[in-house]
Amino acid sequence: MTAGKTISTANPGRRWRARWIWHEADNPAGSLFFNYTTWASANGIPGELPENDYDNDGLSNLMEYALGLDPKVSNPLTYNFDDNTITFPKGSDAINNGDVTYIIETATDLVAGDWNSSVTHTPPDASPTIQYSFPSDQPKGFARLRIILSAP
Ligand SMILES: [Ca+2]
Ligand SMILES: [Ca+2]
Repeated sequence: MTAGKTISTANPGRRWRARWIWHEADNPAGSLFFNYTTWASANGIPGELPENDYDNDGLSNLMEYALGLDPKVSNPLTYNFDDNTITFPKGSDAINNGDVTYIIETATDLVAGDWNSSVTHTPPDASPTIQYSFPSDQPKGFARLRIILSAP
């Protein structure tokens, strides 16, 4: 399964533009989704697959699970961008279930397509957020959040 969303963000006052690419890796099938399945039922979307977007807000059910959003209500994107640091909240259910890996990948341009894993949180990392700070002397930068659902 591959799904993604690209968000462009202009940052007035900054020398660079940032582009966030939400990316989901291929996921294992079936029974490995036990914790996700439990979350889906508890949040009113029983039987919905992780790659689907039940509320059509552009964020897959898996991304809603990983970021602690409501899969039935259209959400704004939840990230904070302050100075040179981007911060994503992590969903408490996903943290507690220990089945989501969060990776912020960065690149200096999109032409070469060379993405580096800059920050990785693997279970049982219980940090409530994941963040990355761009070097202050970097003229432009790109970041994307990658979510991997795995067996707990
Ligand atoms: Ca959604
Ligand atoms: Ca939503």
